[in-house]
Amino acid sequence: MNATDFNPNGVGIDNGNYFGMPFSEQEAQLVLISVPWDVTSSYGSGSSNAPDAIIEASTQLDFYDIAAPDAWRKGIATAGIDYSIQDRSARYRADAKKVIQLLESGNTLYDNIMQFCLNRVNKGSAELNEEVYNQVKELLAQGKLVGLVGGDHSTPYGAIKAVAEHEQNIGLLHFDAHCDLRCAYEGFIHSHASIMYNVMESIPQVAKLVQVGIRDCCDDEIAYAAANDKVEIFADHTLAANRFEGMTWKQQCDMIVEKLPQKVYISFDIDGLSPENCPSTGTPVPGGLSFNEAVYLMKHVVDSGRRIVGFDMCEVVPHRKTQWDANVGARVLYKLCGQILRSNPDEEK
Ligand SMILES: [Mn+2]
Repeated sequence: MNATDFNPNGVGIDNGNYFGMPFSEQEAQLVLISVPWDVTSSYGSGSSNAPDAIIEASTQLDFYDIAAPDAWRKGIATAGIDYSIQDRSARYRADAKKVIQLLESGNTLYDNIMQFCLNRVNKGSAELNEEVYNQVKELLAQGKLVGLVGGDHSTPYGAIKAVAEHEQNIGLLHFDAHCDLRCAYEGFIHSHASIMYNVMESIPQVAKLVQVGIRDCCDDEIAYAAANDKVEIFADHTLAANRFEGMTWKQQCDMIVEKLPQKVYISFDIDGLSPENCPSTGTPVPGGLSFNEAVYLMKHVVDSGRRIVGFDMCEVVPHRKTQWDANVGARVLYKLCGQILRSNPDEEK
């Protein structure tokens, strides 16, 4: 089957693509890349299984999206998945586990075995970042939009770098329970908990980081954000308190969107949503945004005239028995696809 004889009202097709979409990379304006990598998770693991599980769950989804009708017709393709990433992830994860266990039993980072394991993890993570960077850079050069499906939240570093270099002066809209502003968490330079620190320190084209839903962070992260005028935190507690005191979600979204420049990259950690939407994620936290609040905010960005220049979705951990986590992941992913396609002019062919 190809894109021309595809029936969007038919049964979801299990063709290995997200949403069972019929488009080749050539035909599609948006290409989804998958990074099945989960090395540094400090608590629950399993997000390296997310791309496959989300692809499977996503064929259950119907294409009509009231928030972006017909956007999918511009084409959503699925880049072939490099499963060597998942193999390497499992190997480095064994090293990372040793480091975490040694740390938790009171050893310091200067222990020799720990240094050896740490170096391997850090080197492997740097290589992954380079691969993702090159893949995204190449797609952007072909005029494609790119969305990334992780993996843990360390995976989009290379994608953010490539998009930032390509677009210049972008803002990040970051949905998350966590700030991810830690410097080399547990000694891992490219930790899932350090992604935004790394982005802010080493990608100068990221002019703004706007974090939404934050409810689990440390003093250092708050101090870092306070000292850096590029970083804005909309803490979950404050958003809830404003709501209790009568502020509408639209008013809050106006405040959030106002902080963003014209070009917006969305980094979506699934745990930014309330935990009933992601019960198996690695570090779930009570509170959080509802699915509809998150979708409304994404759409509000586009309605404001801003353009979405790329996105990632991370930290979905598929449950062993139910499809729920992957199902919500597929639906968040589809909304991200809809809004990025809606906010960009048609591809020149
Ligand atoms: Mn998180």
